[in-house]
Amino acid sequence: MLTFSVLTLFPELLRPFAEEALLGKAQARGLVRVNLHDLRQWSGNRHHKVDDTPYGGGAGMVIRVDVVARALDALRAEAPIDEVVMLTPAGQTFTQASAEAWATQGGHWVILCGRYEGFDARVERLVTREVSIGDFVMMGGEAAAACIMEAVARLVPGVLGDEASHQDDSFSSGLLDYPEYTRPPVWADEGVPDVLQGGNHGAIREWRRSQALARTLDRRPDLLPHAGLMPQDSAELLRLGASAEQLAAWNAPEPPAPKQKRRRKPPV
Ligand code: JD8
Repeated sequence: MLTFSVLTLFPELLRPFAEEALLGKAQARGLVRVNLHDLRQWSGNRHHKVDDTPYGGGAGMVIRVDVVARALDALRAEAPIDEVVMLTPAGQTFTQASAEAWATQGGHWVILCGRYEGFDARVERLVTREVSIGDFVMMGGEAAAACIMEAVARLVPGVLGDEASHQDDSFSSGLLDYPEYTRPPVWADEGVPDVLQGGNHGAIREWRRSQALARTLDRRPDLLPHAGLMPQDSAELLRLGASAEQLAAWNAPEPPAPKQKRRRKPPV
């Protein structure tokens, strides 16, 4: 079982998301659990105020560390916590490799969603990881929490109907996805490739691999060094216009990926 407990000032932002198709069904089937908690419960004052002005001055408000500490103590009193993740633009970038690792690890993950100028710096002492979803700035952690929960939940065994369907995900294969088509067979003068309408499954597999290689070469050549190319792939990439120098670089053995930074042992 994988449980996310989200601490947020806007639980209603995440509610429809948690109840939507994929996450809703996974929860109904007992594979994943999403608990949403309003941080204001632990404000400790009757105005439910959780933030204050920054020491040293400046714009905006900062969320108090004592509020977060009380929230974590309360959750911990209910169930042991395995990881406490703070969402912040200063965190380690969340990737498909992170999603796979988190889904495999399972357990009880608390996700801290800030707002305003974020949390008091001392919240770092309460967390096991600081995570960002990418190099752009949002106004709070909720949208990042939604992204992460969706990416992790779909990798939990049994959540996706078809177990095979994330084997050929882009980023799992290391390549972008091949293009898919459905009816109508012709739309606005553009047809569906003939090979997909014949029943030759070997030819379809080869065409799809070639398309995935071509699209990756065109759009995301930076992915190719990590793609784990096979000898037939190199021949196909040459045919698609890659240079011999590029191919040599892409076929060089990959150094082991750096492990994601984990700050401290789980505060059980
Ligand atoms: C959490 C507040 C707003 C605005 C300081 C921290 C993640 N990839 C990502 N981009 N932005 C966030 C993120 C932004 C957040 C908070 C996550 C809490 N903010 C910013 C400017 C100045 N705060 C994120 N994960």
